[in-house]
Amino acid sequence: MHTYNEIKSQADQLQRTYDLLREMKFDQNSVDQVLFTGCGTSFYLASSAAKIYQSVTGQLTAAVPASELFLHESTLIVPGKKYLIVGISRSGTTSEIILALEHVKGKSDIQTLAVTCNSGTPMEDLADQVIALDHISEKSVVMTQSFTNMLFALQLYSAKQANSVEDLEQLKRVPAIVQEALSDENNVKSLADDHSKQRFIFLGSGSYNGLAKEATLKLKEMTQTECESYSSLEFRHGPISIVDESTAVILLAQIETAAYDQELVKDIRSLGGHVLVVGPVVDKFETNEIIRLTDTINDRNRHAVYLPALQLIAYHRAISLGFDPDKPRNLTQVVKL
Ligand code: F1P
Repeated sequence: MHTYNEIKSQADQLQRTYDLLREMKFDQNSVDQVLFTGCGTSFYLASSAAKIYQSVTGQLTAAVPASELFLHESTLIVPGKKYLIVGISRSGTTSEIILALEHVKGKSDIQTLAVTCNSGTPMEDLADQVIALDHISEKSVVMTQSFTNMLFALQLYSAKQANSVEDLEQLKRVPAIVQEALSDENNVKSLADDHSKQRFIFLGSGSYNGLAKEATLKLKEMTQTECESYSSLEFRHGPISIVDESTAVILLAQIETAAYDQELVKDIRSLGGHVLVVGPVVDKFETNEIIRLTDTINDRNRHAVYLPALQLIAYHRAISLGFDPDKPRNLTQVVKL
């Protein structure tokens, strides 16, 4: 039940995250690049957060798995350039994030910010600044509300760095919209319970690609289904060859990409694939199913609103296949090397 409860209570937690971040004061970043990093779910979060940060602030960003920072520093850090490294970790104790922060500690051109759900950890000790969401204390192995809330915190951080009143106003509305999105979970059940679908593909572009990857990981962790994710239009370039009647494609649609998304849906359906579109629908999608999300906030502020549907697909599929979502196979809450 932990997983389910943590998914269902995430809107209240988003409000607490909003209240916390509203009060926090941050130094203005003046660096050449902001590098977002983490492991697993926290890396996928980093991928989305980096793109959102760049879009909101206009500053150059990248996202890398934490291990890359200490294994391949020369491929990421240019001597003489200034960096902010944003380390993301629910636990604050995952080996690779600690090794990465230890690796850059004391380098004069590198500042660090830790984003975590756990105060008083080695990660916090290593970082120059910390965003600690102590109100999130997930019992579940799989990350659900911790993902949504750390991403939301980084969106608020981005808007504050850019002094963007418009983004802050839109983000203020997100907890209530997520609450509404959580009220209907039947909309994912027909696909989750459909055992004729054996292959799942998640598609999302731009800052939504990290969400597509996270949705893939959720389904994999909870059901051990072999599933994949792609930047939406990349799917045509080879991977589309696997589409058949047993394939379900979940497309994270955006307002700005709607025209391209609609053509892609047609192509997948013409090959027999089943398509669920999740997103705001500005025009008609010729799709099998739609989970309609609000179009009253713009693409770069709507991310949290997709998470309930994506997490609940994995949860309900696990239940329908007889798995316990609280006990994913081969996984522990924290990975230590
Ligand atoms: C990250 C992580 C999770 C994964 C698993 C093990 O942990 O890799 O993404 O689902 O539960 O831990 P953290 O660094 O965010 O605590």
